[in-house]
Amino acid sequence: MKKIAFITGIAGQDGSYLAESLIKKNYKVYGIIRRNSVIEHQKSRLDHLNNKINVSYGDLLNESSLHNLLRKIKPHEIYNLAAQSHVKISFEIPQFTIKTNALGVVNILEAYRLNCPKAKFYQASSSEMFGRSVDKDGYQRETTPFQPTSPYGCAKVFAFNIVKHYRIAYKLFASNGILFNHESPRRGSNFVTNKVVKTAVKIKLGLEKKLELGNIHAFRDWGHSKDYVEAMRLILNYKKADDWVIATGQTRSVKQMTDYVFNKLRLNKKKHIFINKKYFRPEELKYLRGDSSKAKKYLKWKPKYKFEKMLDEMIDFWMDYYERS
Ligand code: F7E
Repeated sequence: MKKIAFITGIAGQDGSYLAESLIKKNYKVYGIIRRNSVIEHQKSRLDHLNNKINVSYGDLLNESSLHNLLRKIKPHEIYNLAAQSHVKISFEIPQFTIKTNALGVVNILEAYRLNCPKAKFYQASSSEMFGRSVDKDGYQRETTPFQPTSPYGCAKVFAFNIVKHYRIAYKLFASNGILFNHESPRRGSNFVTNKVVKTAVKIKLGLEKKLELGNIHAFRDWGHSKDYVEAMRLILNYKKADDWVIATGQTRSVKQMTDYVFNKLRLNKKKHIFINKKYFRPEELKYLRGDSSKAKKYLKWKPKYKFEKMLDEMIDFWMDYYERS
């Protein structure tokens, strides 16, 4: 019998790569998307999978849609990837972010517990939960305390804890993947890597003149989304539910990332890059570097992409896109 997977946030970067990966592994894939007035924008990452996945309208805040679907589908695996995922925007819409990213998780956990408790559940937890906290050796790992620095991070800490609580209280297979930043050509254009790459390519082609950035001295541990969705699958196929850090173990500043892209395209940074205060956050998470030794040891997970290869792929994608349009 085919395994059945249910993905919330299937139209996002991770959801679309995860759906592809599960189809290759012969899963039957279901997912929900939220209603949006411009359908093309909403489903563009899924177009190539059209006949291979089953997509319905749903929302983490619309409990009946979750109950009805889970009762009908009876999935073996549930991947909760849906969220208001932009940290800066979470300062502007804190209530919506907390409703979706915290209460929304309670809603899907309840739908899971009441309709298909034998399924395995994956929660998209985030390195943003660590906030100000770094271990003495300069890494964050499963044992590092959470000190979130944004409404997004606070909501994700709540979600992490409630998932763990459901695991213990109701003996559910509910796991957290604590994923560090992960990018790809499918990354939304208002996240810093894709913003830098896309704008730099446009400058190179004469379609744009300047790139405005916020805090370029923040450090992030950037991996590739394709590698990270493999970790999600391994997490649910491990013998027991647990919490896992998924990261590359390398850290770079936004400036170093921008330098790489501009050097690769032979662009003059001084001429094109400007700092604009509007992109600064009320509180900034300054430094992330993850230790994923546990995932490497027990899940045998290892990222395939190097930082430079990931950025090269993004540059090639946008070059190709603008040269064709
Ligand atoms: O910012 C700085 C910004 O928005 C990265 C989400 O997937 O990863 C992501 O959250 C850094 C920050 O990602 C701009 O201040 C400078 O220090 O690409 P980002 P994020 O906030 O780290 C975590 C793990 C998640 O879970 C989230 O869902 O770049 N930065 N200038 C800028 N950031 C943006 N967006 N735009 C700028 O112009």
